[in-house]
Amino acid sequence: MIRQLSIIQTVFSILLMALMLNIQTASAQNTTPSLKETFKDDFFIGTAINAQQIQEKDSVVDNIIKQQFNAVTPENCMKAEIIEPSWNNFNFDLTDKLVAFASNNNIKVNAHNLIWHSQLPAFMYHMQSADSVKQYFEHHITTVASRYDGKVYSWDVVNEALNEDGTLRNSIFLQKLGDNYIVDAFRLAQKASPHSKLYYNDYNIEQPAKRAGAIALIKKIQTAGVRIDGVGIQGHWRYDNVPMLDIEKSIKEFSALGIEVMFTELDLGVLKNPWDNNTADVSATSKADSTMNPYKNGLPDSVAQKQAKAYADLFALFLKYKNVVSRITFWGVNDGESWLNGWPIPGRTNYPLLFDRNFQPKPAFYSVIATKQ
Ligand code: 9MR
Repeated sequence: MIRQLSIIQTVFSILLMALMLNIQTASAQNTTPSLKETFKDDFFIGTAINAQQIQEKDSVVDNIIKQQFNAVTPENCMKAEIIEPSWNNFNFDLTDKLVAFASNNNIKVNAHNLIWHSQLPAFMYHMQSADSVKQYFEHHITTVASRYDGKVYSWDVVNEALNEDGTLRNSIFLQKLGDNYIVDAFRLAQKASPHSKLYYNDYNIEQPAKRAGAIALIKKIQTAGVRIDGVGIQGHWRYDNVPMLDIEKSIKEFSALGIEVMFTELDLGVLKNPWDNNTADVSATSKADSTMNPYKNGLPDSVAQKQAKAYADLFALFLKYKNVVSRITFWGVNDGESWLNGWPIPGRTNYPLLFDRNFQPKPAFYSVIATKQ
């Protein structure tokens, strides 16, 4: 009897603790300012959203997404190898869910992406003839873009087509289709999806040589009479190495082309990469190395404060150009989910975003909000 009573007591206290924790999280969320509200007159505030989040598996993150963001970019589910895993076999389930989730919650979808050299389906690697690549290219763009025409706000039509020196990346598309393939991709997207915006998206295009390449590319699309509505600067930078001057020059030069400027994959990581530069090339990986993982037990406050300052400086700049900057999207909701925990070195503990691993707002969150006060 005594044993039964103590089991009941234990179960009761566990339930009570769980309830308290829920109440605490809920009340913290109610008093937390909202990014999308704070910047509602300035630009959209977005986040990348993963498969779990699209399926609304976890109510805590679900509430944060609805409370904080008015734009989402699917982190992976619209990439070619996932949405068309084998020839003419499309898997639209997750994207359909994403579109419904966004529409129910008044959130804009930036569809990522139609043409990218990376994460291609296996069957593409066996293609030899230019004709089959052309057939894939036209069919993939037309099928995906027409299905979601007007249901997604915008498309990253082409992703990461440039080298660091501004020349075109030697992708299968360049090799087989020639250097007009990007204009062709936009032309096909324009036809298939007349009611959604069309963007070019890349990393490091704030850097002078690559920026010049991007400007030439955009001009080429415009000169061909094809629609391009904006350019996405990804924004994978390190907190102590944010290229502020180049970012400002880029906003000016890109917007002078008459298009929107967006920061589409923003994260300010705190860990060095082996090359000590800013890159987001997914193929540039390195092996596990525990000496390169200094903050596995927590982010020192001094670093969190410096990161907060870097984010504040960036948002002050974005606000200065709010007439041409249309969206800021973070690459993930919280630190624990960021791709930077696994890249370029696997198994590290990085802290690049505004919410910590327990979904609590970090100093960087409050410093971003404070840029409006
Ligand atoms: O965050 C994405 C990660 O989960 C994927 O494994 C990876 C490869 O598909 O892509 C990451 O997202 C990339 C984005 O699609 C394009 N720019 C660079 C991003 C970070 O690698």
